[in-house]
Amino acid sequence: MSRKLGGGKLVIATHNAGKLKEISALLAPYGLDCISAGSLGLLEPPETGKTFVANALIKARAAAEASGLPALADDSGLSVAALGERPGVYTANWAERQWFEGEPGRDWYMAMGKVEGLLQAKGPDTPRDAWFSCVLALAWPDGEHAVFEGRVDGSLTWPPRGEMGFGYDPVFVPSGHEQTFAELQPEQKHAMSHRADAFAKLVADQFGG
Ligand code: ITT
Repeated sequence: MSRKLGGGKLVIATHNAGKLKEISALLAPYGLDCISAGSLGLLEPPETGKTFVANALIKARAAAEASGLPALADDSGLSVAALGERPGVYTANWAERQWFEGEPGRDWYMAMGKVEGLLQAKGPDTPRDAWFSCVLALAWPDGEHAVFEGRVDGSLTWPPRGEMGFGYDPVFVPSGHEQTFAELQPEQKHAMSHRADAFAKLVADQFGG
């Protein structure tokens, strides 16, 4: 039997506004008092792991220890089959301007363009299959933890389309659909995304769904 959250306070250990919005919407039916890491002034720990699981646990444990409350973290990313599954765990890094040149900060158009440039350099017949992965990690202040993994398959399109969502959503078309994640309504994305897949496993474990 895994440990249960109950209905108390839960720290959402992300500094990504897009993720915070999606996780809050997914958690809304479960009567938890969600507090963001930003509102508690929690620092972002260095993501030194080489896997989504390792990084999700780093973030959840750091937030649980600092706050004395259970914490939920999300580590996620885009893997492109023809690029040897890159950027994968380094998805956020590929958007960091200082990895290239210029001012610190994230530039998603640049990151999507880098992926597209690498794909086009491989030739016009290169498969465009890709998937998003998400690991949700729950950690309690005493060190107990649980992880839940999710995935959604699709393909990459160019140029980017749509205004909703965040990150790489404008270039990702989920399998069986024609619209990108940034063109689909949030409820449609929530019904099929990598985050929703991991979340369904968390709900089954924690709330007996
Ligand atoms: P936190 O660590 O504070 O949660 P982060 O943005 O640094 O925020 P990650 O290290 O997990 O998070 O980076 C994953 C990146 O993958 C993220 O910044 C997104 O741009 C991208 N990503 C993850 N889920 C996505 C989604 O549903 N749609 C589009 N892009 C997504």
